[in-house]
Amino acid sequence: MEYIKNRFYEKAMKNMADLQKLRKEHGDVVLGQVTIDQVLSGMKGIPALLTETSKLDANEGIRFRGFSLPELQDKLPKLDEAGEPLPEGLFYLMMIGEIPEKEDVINISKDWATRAHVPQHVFDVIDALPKNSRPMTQFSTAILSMAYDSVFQKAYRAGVNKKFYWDFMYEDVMTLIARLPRIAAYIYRRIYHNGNHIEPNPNLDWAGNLAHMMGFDSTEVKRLLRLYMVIHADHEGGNVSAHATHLVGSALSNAYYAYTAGMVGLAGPLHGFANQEVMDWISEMLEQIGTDEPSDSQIAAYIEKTLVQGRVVPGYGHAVLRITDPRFTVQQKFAEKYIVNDKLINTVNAIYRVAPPILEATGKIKNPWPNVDAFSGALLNHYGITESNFYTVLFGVSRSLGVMASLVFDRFYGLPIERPNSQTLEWFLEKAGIT
Ligand code: FCX
Repeated sequence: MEYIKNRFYEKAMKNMADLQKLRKEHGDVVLGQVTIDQVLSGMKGIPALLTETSKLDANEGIRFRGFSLPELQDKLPKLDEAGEPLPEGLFYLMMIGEIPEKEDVINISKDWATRAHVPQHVFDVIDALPKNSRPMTQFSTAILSMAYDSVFQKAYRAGVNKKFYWDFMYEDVMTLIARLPRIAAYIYRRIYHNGNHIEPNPNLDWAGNLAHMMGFDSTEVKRLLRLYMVIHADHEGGNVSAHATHLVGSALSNAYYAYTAGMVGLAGPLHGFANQEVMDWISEMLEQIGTDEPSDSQIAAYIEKTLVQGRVVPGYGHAVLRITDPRFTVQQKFAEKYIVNDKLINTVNAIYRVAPPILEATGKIKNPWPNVDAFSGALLNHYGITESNFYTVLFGVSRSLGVMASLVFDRFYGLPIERPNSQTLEWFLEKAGIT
Protein backbone atom coordinates (compact mmCIF):
# COMPACT_ATOMS: atom_id res chain seq x y z
CA MET A 1 0.00 0.00 0.00
CA GLU A 2 2.81 2.35 -0.94
CA TYR A 3 0.44 4.93 -2.36
CA ILE A 4 -0.75 6.12 1.06
CA LYS A 5 2.84 6.70 2.06
CA ASN A 6 3.42 8.51 -1.23
CA ARG A 7 0.36 10.68 -0.73
CA PHE A 8 1.51 11.55 2.76
CA TYR A 9 4.91 12.48 1.35
CA GLU A 10 3.43 14.71 -1.36
CA LYS A 11 1.09 16.50 1.05
CA ALA A 12 3.54 16.87 3.92
CA MET A 13 6.28 18.01 1.54
CA LYS A 14 4.16 21.01 0.61
CA ASN A 15 4.20 22.08 4.27
CA MET A 16 7.95 21.69 4.58
CA ALA A 17 8.75 24.88 2.69
CA ASP A 18 6.43 26.84 5.00
CA LEU A 19 7.90 25.23 8.09
CA GLN A 20 11.46 25.97 7.00
CA LYS A 21 10.50 29.56 6.21
CA LEU A 22 8.89 29.92 9.64
CA ARG A 23 12.00 28.70 11.38
CA LYS A 24 14.48 30.65 9.27
CA GLU A 25 12.69 33.95 8.68
CA HIS A 26 10.04 34.26 11.39
CA GLY A 27 11.55 32.50 14.34
CA ASP A 28 11.55 35.68 16.40
CA VAL A 29 7.80 36.35 16.12
CA VAL A 30 6.40 36.64 19.65
CA LEU A 31 3.44 34.32 20.28
CA GLY A 32 2.34 35.69 23.64
CA GLN A 33 3.25 36.07 27.27
CA VAL A 34 3.62 33.31 29.81
CA THR A 35 2.31 33.92 33.31
CA ILE A 36 3.32 32.25 36.55
CA ASP A 37 -0.21 30.91 36.82
CA GLN A 38 0.11 29.18 33.44
CA VAL A 39 3.33 27.46 34.43
CA LEU A 40 2.01 26.40 37.82
CA SER A 41 -1.30 25.18 36.43
CA GLY A 42 0.19 22.64 34.07
CA MET A 43 1.31 24.93 31.22
CA LYS A 44 -2.31 25.50 30.24
CA GLY A 45 -2.82 27.67 27.20
CA ILE A 46 0.85 28.08 26.30
CA PRO A 47 1.25 27.42 22.55
CA ALA A 48 4.22 25.07 22.79
CA LEU A 49 3.64 22.23 20.35
CA LEU A 50 3.20 21.72 16.62
CA THR A 51 0.49 19.09 15.98
CA GLU A 52 -1.22 18.61 12.63
CA THR A 53 -3.70 15.80 13.24
CA SER A 54 -6.42 17.62 15.21
CA LYS A 55 -7.22 20.88 16.97
CA LEU A 56 -9.27 21.38 20.12
CA ASP A 57 -11.38 24.49 20.58
CA ALA A 58 -12.47 25.23 24.16
CA ASN A 59 -15.97 26.24 23.10
CA GLU A 60 -16.54 23.91 20.21
CA GLY A 61 -14.58 20.73 20.86
CA ILE A 62 -12.38 18.64 18.67
CA ARG A 63 -11.87 19.03 14.92
CA PHE A 64 -9.83 16.56 12.92
CA ARG A 65 -8.18 18.41 10.05
CA GLY A 66 -11.02 20.92 10.25
CA PHE A 67 -13.89 18.41 10.53
CA SER A 68 -16.08 18.10 13.63
CA LEU A 69 -17.20 14.67 14.86
CA PRO A 70 -20.78 14.96 13.51
CA GLU A 71 -19.32 16.00 10.13
CA LEU A 72 -17.05 12.97 10.17
CA GLN A 73 -19.93 10.66 11.05
CA ASP A 74 -21.55 11.94 7.89
CA LYS A 75 -18.55 12.12 5.56
CA LEU A 76 -16.11 9.33 6.43
CA PRO A 77 -16.61 6.04 4.56
CA LYS A 78 -18.66 3.33 6.26
CA LEU A 79 -19.08 -0.34 5.50
CA ASP A 80 -22.81 0.18 5.26
CA GLU A 81 -24.64 3.48 5.14
CA ALA A 82 -26.55 2.88 8.37
CA GLY A 83 -23.34 2.19 10.30
CA GLU A 84 -20.54 4.25 11.82
CA PRO A 85 -17.41 5.47 9.99
CA LEU A 86 -14.34 3.28 9.91
CA PRO A 87 -11.38 4.49 12.03
CA GLU A 88 -9.14 3.67 9.07
CA GLY A 89 -10.75 6.66 7.33
CA LEU A 90 -9.96 8.94 10.24
CA PHE A 91 -6.34 7.79 10.18
CA TYR A 92 -6.18 8.62 6.46
CA LEU A 93 -7.69 12.04 7.14
CA MET A 94 -5.19 12.79 9.92
CA MET A 95 -2.26 11.73 7.73
CA ILE A 96 -3.30 13.18 4.38
CA GLY A 97 -5.66 16.01 5.34
CA GLU A 98 -8.49 14.94 3.03
CA ILE A 99 -11.61 12.83 3.43
CA PRO A 100 -10.74 9.46 1.87
CA GLU A 101 -12.68 7.48 -0.70
CA LYS A 102 -14.08 4.16 0.45
CA GLU A 103 -11.37 2.42 -1.59
CA ASP A 104 -8.64 4.23 0.36
CA VAL A 105 -10.14 3.06 3.61
CA ILE A 106 -10.48 -0.54 2.48
CA ASN A 107 -6.85 -0.42 1.38
CA ILE A 108 -5.77 0.67 4.84
CA SER A 109 -7.83 -2.16 6.37
CA LYS A 110 -6.03 -4.59 4.08
CA ASP A 111 -2.63 -3.06 4.76
CA TRP A 112 -3.17 -3.39 8.51
CA ALA A 113 -4.50 -6.93 8.11
CA THR A 114 -1.26 -7.94 6.35
CA ARG A 115 0.82 -6.43 9.17
CA ALA A 116 -1.32 -7.74 12.03
CA HIS A 117 0.67 -10.84 12.89
CA VAL A 118 1.88 -10.56 16.49
CA PRO A 119 5.15 -12.38 17.24
CA GLN A 120 4.88 -15.23 19.74
CA HIS A 121 7.28 -13.55 22.18
CA VAL A 122 4.70 -10.80 22.78
CA PHE A 123 2.13 -13.35 23.95
CA ASP A 124 4.84 -15.00 26.06
CA VAL A 125 5.60 -11.67 27.70
CA ILE A 126 1.90 -11.09 28.45
CA ASP A 127 1.51 -14.64 29.79
CA ALA A 128 4.53 -14.14 32.07
CA LEU A 129 2.72 -11.33 33.92
CA PRO A 130 0.37 -12.18 36.79
CA LYS A 131 -3.13 -12.59 35.39
CA ASN A 132 -4.40 -10.01 37.84
CA SER A 133 -1.93 -7.32 36.82
CA ARG A 134 -3.83 -4.34 35.44
CA PRO A 135 -4.89 -4.56 31.79
CA MET A 136 -2.98 -1.33 31.04
CA THR A 137 0.16 -2.85 32.60
CA GLN A 138 -0.18 -5.90 30.38
CA PHE A 139 -0.93 -3.74 27.34
CA SER A 140 2.02 -1.34 27.85
CA THR A 141 4.41 -4.19 28.58
CA ALA A 142 3.32 -6.02 25.42
CA ILE A 143 3.89 -2.90 23.29
CA LEU A 144 7.30 -2.33 24.84
CA SER A 145 8.28 -5.92 24.11
CA MET A 146 7.82 -5.23 20.38
CA ALA A 147 10.48 -2.51 20.28
CA TYR A 148 12.80 -5.27 19.20
CA ASP A 149 11.01 -5.21 15.82
CA SER A 150 11.49 -1.50 15.14
CA VAL A 151 12.76 -0.88 11.61
CA PHE A 152 13.34 2.76 12.52
CA GLN A 153 15.73 1.73 15.27
CA LYS A 154 17.57 -0.63 12.95
CA ALA A 155 17.83 2.02 10.25
CA TYR A 156 19.06 4.60 12.75
CA ARG A 157 21.75 2.26 14.01
CA ALA A 158 22.74 1.50 10.45
CA GLY A 159 23.35 5.24 9.98
CA VAL A 160 20.46 6.20 7.71
CA ASN A 161 20.29 9.86 6.66
CA LYS A 162 17.90 11.82 8.91
CA LYS A 163 15.77 12.93 5.97
CA PHE A 164 14.56 9.33 5.66
CA TYR A 165 13.68 8.84 9.33
CA TRP A 166 9.98 9.43 8.67
CA ASP A 167 9.85 6.60 6.12
CA PHE A 168 11.01 4.01 8.66
CA MET A 169 8.84 5.58 11.34
CA TYR A 170 5.84 5.23 9.03
CA GLU A 171 6.54 1.52 8.67
CA ASP A 172 6.78 1.02 12.44
CA VAL A 173 3.65 3.08 13.03
CA MET A 174 1.57 1.09 10.54
CA THR A 175 2.78 -2.22 11.98
CA LEU A 176 2.23 -1.13 15.56
CA ILE A 177 -1.33 0.06 14.90
CA ALA A 178 -2.10 -3.10 12.93
CA ARG A 179 -1.09 -5.35 15.83
CA LEU A 180 -3.02 -3.57 18.59
CA PRO A 181 -6.46 -5.21 18.21
CA ARG A 182 -4.90 -8.67 18.53
CA ILE A 183 -2.89 -7.67 21.59
CA ALA A 184 -5.83 -5.94 23.29
CA ALA A 185 -8.17 -8.86 22.56
CA TYR A 186 -5.55 -11.34 23.77
CA ILE A 187 -5.33 -9.53 27.11
CA TYR A 188 -9.14 -9.36 27.33
CA ARG A 189 -9.61 -13.09 26.67
CA ARG A 190 -6.70 -13.97 28.96
CA ILE A 191 -8.13 -12.07 31.92
CA TYR A 192 -11.87 -12.58 31.50
CA HIS A 193 -12.28 -15.72 29.37
CA ASN A 194 -9.73 -18.17 30.81
CA GLY A 195 -7.31 -17.60 27.95
CA ASN A 196 -9.82 -18.98 25.48
CA HIS A 197 -8.44 -16.92 22.58
CA ILE A 198 -10.09 -16.16 19.24
CA GLU A 199 -8.05 -16.01 16.06
CA PRO A 200 -8.18 -12.83 13.94
CA ASN A 201 -10.30 -12.71 10.79
CA PRO A 202 -8.18 -10.88 8.19
CA ASN A 203 -11.28 -10.05 6.15
CA LEU A 204 -12.64 -7.81 8.87
CA ASP A 205 -11.88 -4.12 9.36
CA TRP A 206 -9.58 -3.04 12.19
CA ALA A 207 -12.29 -2.29 14.79
CA GLY A 208 -14.58 -5.08 13.59
CA ASN A 209 -11.75 -7.54 14.07
CA LEU A 210 -11.12 -6.24 17.58
CA ALA A 211 -14.79 -6.88 18.44
CA HIS A 212 -14.56 -10.34 16.85
CA MET A 213 -11.39 -11.33 18.74
CA MET A 214 -12.85 -10.08 22.02
CA GLY A 215 -15.75 -12.47 21.39
CA PHE A 216 -18.40 -10.07 20.06
CA ASP A 217 -19.53 -10.81 16.54
CA SER A 218 -22.76 -8.82 16.48
CA THR A 219 -23.25 -5.88 14.13
CA GLU A 220 -24.10 -3.74 17.18
CA VAL A 221 -20.78 -4.21 18.97
CA LYS A 222 -18.76 -3.76 15.78
CA ARG A 223 -20.67 -0.55 15.08
CA LEU A 224 -20.04 0.69 18.63
CA LEU A 225 -16.32 -0.09 18.52
CA ARG A 226 -15.93 1.66 15.17
CA LEU A 227 -17.48 4.78 16.67
CA TYR A 228 -15.45 4.37 19.86
CA MET A 229 -12.20 4.09 17.90
CA VAL A 230 -13.02 7.26 15.96
CA ILE A 231 -14.00 9.50 18.86
CA HIS A 232 -11.05 8.62 21.14
CA ALA A 233 -8.38 8.79 18.42
CA ASP A 234 -6.91 12.24 19.02
CA HIS A 235 -7.41 15.42 21.05
CA GLU A 236 -4.67 17.71 19.71
CA GLY A 237 -1.09 17.48 20.98
CA GLY A 238 -1.02 18.71 24.57
CA ASN A 239 -2.97 15.98 26.38
CA VAL A 240 -0.88 13.59 28.45
CA SER A 241 -0.89 10.59 26.08
CA ALA A 242 -0.19 12.64 22.95
CA HIS A 243 2.39 14.84 24.60
CA ALA A 244 4.20 11.92 26.25
CA THR A 245 4.37 10.08 22.92
CA HIS A 246 5.69 13.17 21.17
CA LEU A 247 8.20 13.96 23.93
CA VAL A 248 9.69 10.48 24.04
CA GLY A 249 9.71 10.34 20.24
CA SER A 250 11.66 13.60 20.17
CA ALA A 251 14.66 11.72 21.62
CA LEU A 252 14.41 9.56 18.46
CA SER A 253 13.07 6.71 20.54
CA ASN A 254 11.25 4.24 18.32
CA ALA A 255 7.46 4.16 17.89
CA TYR A 256 7.03 1.30 20.38
CA TYR A 257 8.87 3.20 23.12
CA ALA A 258 7.05 6.44 22.36
CA TYR A 259 3.60 4.86 22.26
CA THR A 260 4.28 2.95 25.50
CA ALA A 261 5.08 6.29 27.14
CA GLY A 262 1.75 7.62 25.89
CA MET A 263 -0.07 4.57 27.22
CA VAL A 264 1.36 4.71 30.72
CA GLY A 265 0.24 8.34 30.76
CA LEU A 266 -3.22 7.37 29.52
CA ALA A 267 -3.41 4.91 32.43
CA GLY A 268 -3.64 7.79 34.94
CA PRO A 269 -7.02 8.48 36.60
CA LEU A 270 -7.15 12.11 35.46
CA HIS A 271 -6.76 10.96 31.83
CA GLY A 272 -7.85 7.70 30.16
CA PHE A 273 -8.38 5.71 33.34
CA ALA A 274 -11.26 8.09 34.12
CA ASN A 275 -13.48 5.84 31.97
CA GLN A 276 -13.13 3.08 34.55
CA GLU A 277 -13.32 5.52 37.45
CA VAL A 278 -16.70 6.69 36.16
CA MET A 279 -18.03 3.14 36.32
CA ASP A 280 -16.56 2.54 39.78
CA TRP A 281 -17.93 5.84 41.05
CA ILE A 282 -21.43 5.11 39.70
CA SER A 283 -21.55 1.57 41.09
CA GLU A 284 -20.30 2.81 44.46
CA MET A 285 -23.06 5.43 44.38
CA LEU A 286 -25.77 2.91 43.46
CA GLU A 287 -24.57 0.54 46.15
CA GLN A 288 -24.59 3.23 48.82
CA ILE A 289 -28.00 4.58 47.79
CA GLY A 290 -29.33 1.06 47.44
CA THR A 291 -31.06 1.35 44.06
CA ASP A 292 -30.17 1.16 40.36
CA GLU A 293 -32.63 3.97 39.60
CA PRO A 294 -31.44 6.86 41.78
CA SER A 295 -33.40 10.10 41.94
CA ASP A 296 -31.85 13.43 40.97
CA SER A 297 -31.68 14.50 44.60
CA GLN A 298 -29.92 11.28 45.63
CA ILE A 299 -27.37 11.82 42.87
CA ALA A 300 -26.90 15.44 43.90
CA ALA A 301 -26.24 14.39 47.49
CA TYR A 302 -23.68 11.82 46.34
CA ILE A 303 -21.86 14.40 44.20
CA GLU A 304 -21.73 16.79 47.15
CA LYS A 305 -20.35 13.99 49.31
CA THR A 306 -17.65 13.20 46.72
CA LEU A 307 -16.56 16.83 46.69
CA VAL A 308 -16.49 17.06 50.49
CA GLN A 309 -14.25 13.98 50.54
CA GLY A 310 -11.78 15.92 48.35
CA ARG A 311 -12.25 13.53 45.43
CA VAL A 312 -12.97 14.37 41.81
CA VAL A 313 -16.24 13.53 40.09
CA PRO A 314 -14.85 11.38 37.28
CA GLY A 315 -15.99 12.09 33.74
CA TYR A 316 -16.51 15.78 34.50
CA GLY A 317 -14.21 18.71 33.85
CA HIS A 318 -11.52 19.27 31.26
CA ALA A 319 -8.21 21.04 30.99
CA VAL A 320 -9.22 22.79 27.74
CA LEU A 321 -12.93 22.31 27.02
CA ARG A 322 -15.47 24.73 28.48
CA ILE A 323 -18.58 22.99 27.12
CA THR A 324 -20.11 19.50 27.10
CA ASP A 325 -17.56 17.41 25.24
CA PRO A 326 -18.90 16.69 21.72
CA ARG A 327 -17.53 13.16 22.21
CA PHE A 328 -20.02 12.83 25.09
CA THR A 329 -22.85 14.14 22.90
CA VAL A 330 -22.02 11.81 20.01
CA GLN A 331 -22.26 8.83 22.38
CA GLN A 332 -25.45 10.14 23.95
CA LYS A 333 -27.02 10.41 20.48
CA PHE A 334 -25.80 6.92 19.61
CA ALA A 335 -27.57 5.64 22.75
CA GLU A 336 -30.74 7.55 21.88
CA LYS A 337 -30.72 6.02 18.41
CA TYR A 338 -30.04 2.40 19.29
CA ILE A 339 -30.81 1.75 22.95
CA VAL A 340 -34.15 1.72 24.70
CA ASN A 341 -34.34 2.18 28.45
CA ASP A 342 -31.02 1.06 29.89
CA LYS A 343 -30.90 1.85 33.61
CA LEU A 344 -27.20 2.68 33.67
CA ILE A 345 -27.52 4.99 30.68
CA ASN A 346 -30.52 6.63 32.37
CA THR A 347 -28.31 7.22 35.42
CA VAL A 348 -25.52 8.70 33.25
CA ASN A 349 -28.10 11.07 31.73
CA ALA A 350 -29.41 11.94 35.19
CA ILE A 351 -25.88 12.78 36.38
CA TYR A 352 -25.58 15.07 33.35
CA ARG A 353 -28.74 16.89 34.51
CA VAL A 354 -27.59 17.20 38.09
CA ALA A 355 -23.78 17.53 38.20
CA PRO A 356 -22.94 20.71 36.21
CA PRO A 357 -24.66 23.26 38.49
CA ILE A 358 -23.15 21.62 41.59
CA LEU A 359 -19.66 21.59 40.09
CA GLU A 360 -20.09 25.16 38.87
CA ALA A 361 -21.17 26.30 42.33
CA THR A 362 -17.78 25.25 43.75
CA GLY A 363 -16.42 28.33 41.97
CA LYS A 364 -13.12 26.64 41.21
CA ILE A 365 -13.88 23.92 38.64
CA LYS A 366 -13.32 25.64 35.31
CA ASN A 367 -15.44 23.24 33.27
CA PRO A 368 -18.47 21.70 35.00
CA TRP A 369 -19.49 19.73 31.89
CA PRO A 370 -18.99 16.04 31.08
CA ASN A 371 -16.08 14.72 29.02
CA VAL A 372 -15.81 11.65 26.80
CA ASP A 373 -15.31 9.27 29.73
CA ALA A 374 -18.66 10.08 31.33
CA PHE A 375 -20.55 8.07 28.70
CA SER A 376 -18.27 5.48 27.13
CA GLY A 377 -18.46 2.89 29.93
CA ALA A 378 -22.26 2.81 29.98
CA LEU A 379 -22.34 2.11 26.23
CA LEU A 380 -19.77 -0.68 26.40
CA ASN A 381 -21.58 -2.13 29.40
CA HIS A 382 -24.88 -2.13 27.55
CA TYR A 383 -23.45 -4.30 24.79
CA GLY A 384 -21.94 -6.82 27.21
CA ILE A 385 -18.40 -5.45 27.55
CA THR A 386 -18.87 -5.17 31.28
CA GLU A 387 -15.26 -5.45 32.46
CA SER A 388 -14.63 -1.79 33.24
CA ASN A 389 -10.98 -2.22 34.21
CA PHE A 390 -10.35 -3.07 30.56
CA TYR A 391 -11.85 0.15 29.20
CA THR A 392 -8.64 2.18 29.20
CA VAL A 393 -7.06 -0.42 26.90
CA LEU A 394 -9.81 0.28 24.36
CA PHE A 395 -9.12 4.01 24.72
CA GLY A 396 -5.43 3.25 24.15
CA VAL A 397 -6.00 1.24 20.99
CA SER A 398 -7.96 4.15 19.57
CA ARG A 399 -5.46 6.78 20.73
CA SER A 400 -2.74 5.04 18.72
CA LEU A 401 -4.28 6.47 15.56
CA GLY A 402 -3.68 10.10 16.47
CA VAL A 403 -0.42 9.87 18.37
CA MET A 404 1.19 7.55 15.85
CA ALA A 405 0.12 9.70 12.89
CA SER A 406 1.66 12.66 14.72
CA LEU A 407 4.89 10.75 15.26
CA VAL A 408 5.27 10.32 11.50
CA PHE A 409 4.78 14.08 11.08
CA ASP A 410 7.32 14.74 13.85
CA ARG A 411 10.00 12.78 12.03
CA PHE A 412 9.00 14.15 8.63
CA TYR A 413 9.27 17.73 9.86
CA GLY A 414 12.51 16.87 11.63
CA LEU A 415 11.25 18.33 14.91
CA PRO A 416 14.11 18.53 17.39
CA ILE A 417 14.49 17.02 20.82
CA GLU A 418 12.08 18.69 23.25
CA ARG A 419 13.78 20.44 26.11
CA PRO A 420 11.81 23.17 27.88
CA ASN A 421 13.43 25.23 30.57
CA SER A 422 12.73 24.56 34.25
CA GLN A 423 13.25 26.88 37.20
CA THR A 424 13.47 26.61 40.96
CA LEU A 425 10.84 27.99 43.35
CA GLU A 426 13.35 30.66 44.31
CA TRP A 427 13.45 31.88 40.70
CA PHE A 428 9.66 32.16 40.56
CA LEU A 429 9.60 34.02 43.88
CA GLU A 430 12.18 36.45 42.60
CA LYS A 431 10.22 36.99 39.38
CA ALA A 432 7.14 37.73 41.46
CA GLY A 433 9.13 40.17 43.55
CA ILE A 434 8.44 38.19 46.74
CA THR A 435 12.02 37.74 47.97
N1 FCX B 1 -14.47 16.99 40.28
C1 FCX B 1 -13.96 17.63 41.37
N2 FCX B 1 -13.02 18.59 41.28
C2 FCX B 1 -12.62 18.94 40.05
C3 FCX B 1 -13.14 18.35 38.87
C4 FCX B 1 -14.10 17.32 39.04
N3 FCX B 1 -14.60 16.66 37.99
N4 FCX B 1 -12.54 18.92 37.80
C5 FCX B 1 -11.68 19.83 38.28
N5 FCX B 1 -11.72 19.83 39.63
C6 FCX B 1 -10.91 20.63 40.54
C7 FCX B 1 -9.43 20.35 40.33
O1 FCX B 1 -9.04 19.16 40.99
C8 FCX B 1 -8.80 21.60 40.86
O2 FCX B 1 -8.84 21.52 42.27
P1 FCX B 1 -7.65 22.16 43.17
O3 FCX B 1 -7.61 23.62 42.81
O4 FCX B 1 -8.10 21.89 44.56
O5 FCX B 1 -6.40 21.45 42.80
C9 FCX B 1 -9.81 22.69 40.45
O6 FCX B 1 -11.06 22.01 40.25
C10 FCX B 1 -9.43 23.41 39.17
O7 FCX B 1 -9.21 22.46 38.16
P2 FCX B 1 -9.49 22.81 36.63
O8 FCX B 1 -8.54 23.90 36.24
O9 FCX B 1 -10.93 23.03 36.39
O10 FCX B 1 -9.14 21.44 35.91
P3 FCX B 1 -7.68 20.87 35.51
O11 FCX B 1 -7.33 21.42 34.18
O12 FCX B 1 -6.70 21.06 36.60
O13 FCX B 1 -7.99 19.34 35.40
C11 FCX B 1 -9.20 17.41 34.73
C12 FCX B 1 -8.74 18.80 34.33
C13 FCX B 1 -9.85 16.71 33.55
C14 FCX B 1 -7.97 16.60 35.18
C15 FCX B 1 -10.19 17.56 35.91
O14 FCX B 1 -11.34 18.23 35.46
C16 FCX B 1 -10.58 16.23 36.54
O15 FCX B 1 -9.87 15.75 37.42
N6 FCX B 1 -11.71 15.61 36.10
C17 FCX B 1 -12.12 14.30 36.57
C18 FCX B 1 -11.27 13.21 35.92
C19 FCX B 1 -11.62 13.05 34.46
O16 FCX B 1 -12.77 12.95 34.07
N7 FCX B 1 -10.60 12.97 33.59
C20 FCX B 1 -10.78 12.69 32.14
C21 FCX B 1 -10.45 13.90 31.28
C22 FCX B 1 -10.40 13.67 29.78
F1 FCX B 1 -11.55 13.71 29.14
C23 FCX B 1 -9.49 12.56 29.36
O17 FCX B 1 -8.30 12.84 29.24
O18 FCX B 1 -9.91 11.41 29.15
